[in-house]
Amino acid sequence: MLSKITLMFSFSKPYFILILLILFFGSCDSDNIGLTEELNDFAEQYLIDDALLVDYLSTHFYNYENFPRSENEIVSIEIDTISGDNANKIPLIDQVQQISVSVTDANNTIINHNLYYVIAQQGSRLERKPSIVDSTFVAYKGELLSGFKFDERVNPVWFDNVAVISGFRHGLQHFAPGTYTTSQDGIVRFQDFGQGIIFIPSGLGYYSAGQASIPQYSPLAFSVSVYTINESDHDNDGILSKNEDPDGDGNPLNDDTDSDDILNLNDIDDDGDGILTFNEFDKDNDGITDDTDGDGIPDYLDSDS
Ligand SMILES: [Ca+2]
Ligand SMILES: [Ca+2]
Ligand SMILES: [Ca+2]
Ligand SMILES: [Ca+2]
Repeated sequence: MLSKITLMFSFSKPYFILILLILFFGSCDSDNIGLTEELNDFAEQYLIDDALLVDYLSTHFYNYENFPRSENEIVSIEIDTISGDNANKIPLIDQVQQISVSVTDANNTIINHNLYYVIAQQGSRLERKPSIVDSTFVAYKGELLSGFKFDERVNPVWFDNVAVISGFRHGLQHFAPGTYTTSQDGIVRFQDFGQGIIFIPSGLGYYSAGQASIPQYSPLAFSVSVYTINESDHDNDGILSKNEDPDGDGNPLNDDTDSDDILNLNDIDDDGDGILTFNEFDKDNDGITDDTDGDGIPDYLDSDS
């Protein structure tokens, strides 16, 4: 009986499955592509992809009538074309939200990409939405705009959002996780979790790299269920990765204070002064970041302090 099904998964601690990382890294398949191949121009490709996505969103709907879920019910998101018996369905274009995510090309030109997402059901823990550098415990289904399903994980897996394609991490940050209970035998039951779809232009996906079942320059649709999250501290320096963002632009993936090509979130000595960040950011343990010379730059980011 569907309504009696309870989501039960084991998730002792964050772990990362290599196969998934290979998929999500979008590693360049240079053997197939050839080293001399010219990449499509990012700005031109973006216009093509966005037109494809807008057309897709205008001509497709998802099973929004199955949401919100009944308690303990599992609902798989299904996307279909608006036609025939479904001619009166609400198109996705009327339900999606969009954000802009930038890509910097080889010439240091910034190309802003529209990323679309629809929340079928928001999770209950709004204060725990994952940042783009946290870890998330998600089930997902990935499809091409043709409807071809190239991957699906019904049982959730942990992802380090830093390691997945940009469109996936930027989409996930809008989905709140839910609550869970753990029984005596260690079985975890999830409720109230966020669920929806992320629509990704290829510039925020695999772009020219493609994958075995994903052609080059493919926009993607990922249905996701965000069960829970873990706030990451990649370098274990006591500062959460999401807070290793001294330029304050909301993106910790562009901050390298000492310019040693190790991002602050991975750098155990952010200012390169030989003193580990862990030993520098709050020496007197008062919970306030130290700024010894009072210049507004905390000690751990201030190589002359
Ligand atoms: Ca850190
Ligand atoms: Ca930043
Ligand atoms: Ca650095
Ligand atoms: Ca330091």
